[in-house]
Amino acid sequence: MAPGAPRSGDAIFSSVERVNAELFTLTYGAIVRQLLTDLEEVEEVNKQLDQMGYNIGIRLVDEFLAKSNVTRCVDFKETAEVIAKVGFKMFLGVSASVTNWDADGTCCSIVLEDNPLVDFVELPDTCQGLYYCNILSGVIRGALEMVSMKTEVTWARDMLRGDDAFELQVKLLKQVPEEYPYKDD
Ligand code: MYR
Repeated sequence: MAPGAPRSGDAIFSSVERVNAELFTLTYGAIVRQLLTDLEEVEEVNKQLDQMGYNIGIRLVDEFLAKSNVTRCVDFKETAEVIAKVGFKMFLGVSASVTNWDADGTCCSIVLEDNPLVDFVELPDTCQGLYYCNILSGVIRGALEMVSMKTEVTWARDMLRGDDAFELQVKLLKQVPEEYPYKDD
């Protein structure tokens, strides 16, 4: 498009979206950098990012359920697919795939097809042990806890650590059965 030429609604929308995405990525980077300065220990930063994600996840799930029209999943397998295909798309604008199921269907991997959190990011050697995207594991853990699933979410592969993908391992620890809302007296 020639400089100064009027832009269509779509072009303006996508450039606003791009700026928002960049702002989000840079803001997240600034938060991680601040935590590294304040907490010094990389392990503490990992914990803090996970906790921040958890706090977001326990709130985010309401918005997710309201916007997505997703109904109750029949099992953990369906839940994992919903997170990968609908949740990641809704909140990060990327899709993810579910793989590596264990035999009893309680542990799987979510592999991200793209990760906007790490655009522009290069970790210095001093940050070797950092799980830069740990906020995401916390978000999933928090959101699932709100729908009665206690999980452990860890990074199995991390491209910032030299791996060939971003892979989260999600392990279902406990599924709390929901109480029937009415009691017979
Ligand atoms: C159910 O009630 O069985 C459905 C549960 C769906 C939970 C989905 C949680 C969404 C989490 C979004 C993760 C986004 C990560 C960026």
